Amino acid sequence: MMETTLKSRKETVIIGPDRPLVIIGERINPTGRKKLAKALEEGNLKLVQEEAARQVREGAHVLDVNVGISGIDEPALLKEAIQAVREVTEVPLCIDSALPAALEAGLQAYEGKALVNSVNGEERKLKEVLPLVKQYGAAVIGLTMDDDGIPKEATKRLEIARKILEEAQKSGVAREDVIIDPLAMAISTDQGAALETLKTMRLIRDEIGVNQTLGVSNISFGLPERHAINGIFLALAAMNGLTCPIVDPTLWEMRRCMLISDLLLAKDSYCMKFISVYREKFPKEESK
Ligand code: THG
Repeated sequence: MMETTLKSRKETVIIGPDRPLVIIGERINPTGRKKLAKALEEGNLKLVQEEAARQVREGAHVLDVNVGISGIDEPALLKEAIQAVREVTEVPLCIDSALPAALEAGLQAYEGKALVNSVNGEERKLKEVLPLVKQYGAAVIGLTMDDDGIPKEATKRLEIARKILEEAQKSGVAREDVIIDPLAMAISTDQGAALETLKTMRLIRDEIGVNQTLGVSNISFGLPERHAINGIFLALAAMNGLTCPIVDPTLWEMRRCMLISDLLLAKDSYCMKFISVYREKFPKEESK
């Protein structure tokens, strides 16, 4: 059985198929968040710290940190953001950037075993990022896409996952330190997209056995009832090999879908976690 261990200075998080879902909080990301983008442009990290604290309070086990906006010194800003987050929480971090130089600056600033987000099947990406993952003793997310884009078919995504694993091993990165992202795509533009991602997850689980993540909310772009769609998709994915979703834990609808998925998949003994989070969230209901 493959387990991925992430660490901060003080905390250890273990991701694995027989463990409760590990929640990677997605809110420290300027994509679609004008207020956060503006604060980052001004070098103001107060909002980043607020988002960090709030997500951990609402159940995040790991925080994704992405400060990618155009016209800024991303390596410098990512480093500052990581330091700012560490002042308010001790959870391990997922360092998220498209720029290898920013990933390196982030890794330099981080104390512990981080998760790097991400590599993919492109030769250049693999060559630039895997040596950093090895050098800093991190783990890494591998997206199932390459120079030709994101293949539609599950079998082709599996092939890319295999290639990423192979290249990781060549660079000295252990198999259990690679987490595959089979990529959730919008069902509004392709009716079969969710089904193909679920099929990819089963193949990767059964043939490779590594941990898997997903940016769950991609699935519902352009549709109403997004949170409901995301929550149900998350439950289906949890049944098919998802172990560490990237989500917004501050949305109760998402949080409860993760708790209930754990409950139904026998990852919450005596329903203790579900009941205690419920009690905390709805103290008045409980006393009735
Ligand atoms: N896979 C991996 N990493 C990823 C993704 C993935 N990182 C980025 C992204 N996808 C996951 N993170 C986000 C961050 C923000 C949003 C969605 C996914 C988002 N923002 C709202 C919007 O765009 O409207 C803002 C809403 C608000 O203000 O609350 O949706 O797939 N490996």
